[in-house]
Amino acid sequence: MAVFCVIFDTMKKVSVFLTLLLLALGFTSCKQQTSASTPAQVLLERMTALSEKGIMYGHQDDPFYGITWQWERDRSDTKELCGDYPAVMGFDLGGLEEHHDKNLDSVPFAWIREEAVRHFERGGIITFSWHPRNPRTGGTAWDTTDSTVVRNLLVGGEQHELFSGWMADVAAFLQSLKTTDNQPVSFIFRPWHEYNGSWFWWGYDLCSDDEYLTLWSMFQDYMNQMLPGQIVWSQSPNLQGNWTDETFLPRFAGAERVDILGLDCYQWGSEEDYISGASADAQYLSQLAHRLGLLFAFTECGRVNSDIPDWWSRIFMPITVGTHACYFLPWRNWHEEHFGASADASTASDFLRLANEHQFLLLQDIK
Ligand code: BMA
Repeated sequence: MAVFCVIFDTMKKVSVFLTLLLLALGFTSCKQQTSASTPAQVLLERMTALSEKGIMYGHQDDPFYGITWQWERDRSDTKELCGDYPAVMGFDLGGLEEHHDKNLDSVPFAWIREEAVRHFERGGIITFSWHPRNPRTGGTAWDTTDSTVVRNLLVGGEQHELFSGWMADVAAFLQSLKTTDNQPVSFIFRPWHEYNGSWFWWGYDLCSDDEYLTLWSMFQDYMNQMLPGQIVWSQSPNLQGNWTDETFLPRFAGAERVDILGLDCYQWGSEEDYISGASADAQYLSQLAHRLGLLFAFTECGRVNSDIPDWWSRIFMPITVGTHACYFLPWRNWHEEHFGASADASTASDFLRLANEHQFLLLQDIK
């Protein structure tokens, strides 16, 4: 066992060293130069071109509920404030693994299927995240009481078979997303996010670098096999504030596996800390992404309950400057905890002014 640990450790160091060497030599992946053929490549090229035009606005769960309404058809806080849908819509698959009819935020999966396809067909971009329950303890994604979960999902682990079934459930749902003329859809998938924190069962203190990366590869390889050419992959650490190559690269899935390097960054604490930490991370990750030929995005962001009226223009948008980010996606507008655009938020006039000045792209801007 000790011998294997030494070998793994050495392999990890060699791989980090090689990535550093490639970066030092100015190596740039040729990923974005290949001509598009699969739907995922077409989506990626489209997003690359759009990132030259501006930063897209995305919103989690936009068509299901807003700050003051819920479960009404054909409503959207974004559309009601800005007159247009978000360019990007985010949906979560947590709960599929237990064959629930609704996801962890009470959204019926049948409705997610419908609205995701609808947004795709109206020319929008869709992104999925997954907050699966803890397959070892039966708790939620936030159950961190057992630090052997990840290793037990891998080949030979006690929950491998159970987890293989969960992966099949997710794949089956995604395969069921078909356009009205029965074509498959392309989408962004952003699993195993915020892995540098330790609040999810796949978090930093809950698994080793190798376990995390093996989980990533096992999941990605399976999904790519089940949905060939449909998935654009995004890996998103949480706000860290002081990334360096030495700290970031050991759990980076690599330029061959990642298309969009994302940053999840909410302002929970002081403005000063947020501005300095998020700016540092956005600069570090966007520069790394662009050197490797990847896209960069603010894959989750926002200020809880929008309690700073000029948050978007004064705090958030300046952080995006110089990052060539392709999108920013505030989390859901749940009445008790909301983040995104809404006429019912104190940020409404600030956000609307930015929209009117075309400081970001909505659906009509990307068609
Ligand atoms: C978190 C919170 C939770 C929610 C989860 C998944 O940030 O919004 O209420 O269940 O995301 O959407």
